[in-house]
Amino acid sequence: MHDAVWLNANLATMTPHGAIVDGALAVRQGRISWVGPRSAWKDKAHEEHDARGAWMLPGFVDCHTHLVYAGTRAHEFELRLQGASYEDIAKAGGGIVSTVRATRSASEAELLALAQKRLERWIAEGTAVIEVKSGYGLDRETELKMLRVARRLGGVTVKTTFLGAHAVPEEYKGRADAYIDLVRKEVLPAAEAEKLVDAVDAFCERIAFNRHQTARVFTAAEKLKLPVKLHADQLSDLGGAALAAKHGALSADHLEYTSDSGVEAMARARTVAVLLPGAFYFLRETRLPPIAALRRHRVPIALGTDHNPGSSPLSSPLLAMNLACTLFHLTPDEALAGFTINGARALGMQETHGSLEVGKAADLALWEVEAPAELAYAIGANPCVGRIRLYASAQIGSGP
Ligand code: DI6
Ligand code: FE
Repeated sequence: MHDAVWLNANLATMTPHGAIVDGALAVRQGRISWVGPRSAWKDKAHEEHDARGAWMLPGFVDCHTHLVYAGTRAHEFELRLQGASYEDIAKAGGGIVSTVRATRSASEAELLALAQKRLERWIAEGTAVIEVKSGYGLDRETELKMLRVARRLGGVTVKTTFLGAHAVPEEYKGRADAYIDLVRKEVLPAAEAEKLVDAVDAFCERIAFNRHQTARVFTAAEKLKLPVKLHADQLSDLGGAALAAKHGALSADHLEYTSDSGVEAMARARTVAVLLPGAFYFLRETRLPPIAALRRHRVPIALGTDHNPGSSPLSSPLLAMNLACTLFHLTPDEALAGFTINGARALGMQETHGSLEVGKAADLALWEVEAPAELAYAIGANPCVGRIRLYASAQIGSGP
């Protein structure tokens, strides 16, 4: 006996089997227990729901955000519109470190209220899982504060990524190596000791950390058996994608300047490509990520909002999908995979999330559209008409 079944739903399974028009999907103990055409459904369930012809998709997975921070950077937006570049602003003491100042002075309760309010936008758009990075603390106390806030967010499953190596804090100006020592020896181990870290990330870029410094962060993560990810080749080609692949990274993110050999290395290491069209758009970048090479080498392409106050103040997975299609020439199917199965892969969650398959999480969303491609096509519409979220509570209920 199943706990519940949804009938009269069209199922975008996000598996190679494709869509099931007029399908049925049943759940039991927080997991999908039956998927198929309605005509084949002969089982029984305690509850029967009529999906009224809506499309059912796995809940979205946004695998790259910086959701926890205080303050805004609207004034930097104005400066950029007058001609300043993102890198100019960072070098002049603005950029990431200005958000660090605001985040250090905010209390945990203030940060939580700000982030939870932002998160409601993702929830309204059918999101099941969101990754949240630290990186606006750049000291032990504030990095841990950010991660605790992320873990307290409600309404979605949260994965936390330690991004202590996001920028060199003001008090370490000119001493990036010494700051990396602090991250390796003190901040990351303290965060891990509190069990606040699901993965470790770094910003490998001219305005942040070089390959050597990034590799030192990765080896510290490896010692703690934590998976790694990387902000790679966003503004210049520092060989970040290849470095991430060398360390078996879950994902390499941004990738505008990644070379063909970087893509090959990612393919060999099964590192997921996370594309972030919000940052590309907002910084008015012109160099496109190597989409053709990613396709040729069959590197899974995930998408994220990269929500952050400086380079991507974007709070909409749906708009991110539209931007990925219009700016990066992804197909709507690729964009949907980017926020479902491949987003899950970028977080190492493909066993439980990202597709409609028996055994996977009953974390789902219902959409009032004629076809799933409409989700990537419409701008500023939100046709989400329901969210089903049964997995997390069932996990707690069932015990170890
Ligand atoms: N790349 C980004 O796009 C964000 N961080 C990063 O490493 C930008 C963060 C910010 O400008 O506040
Ligand atoms: Fe980012």
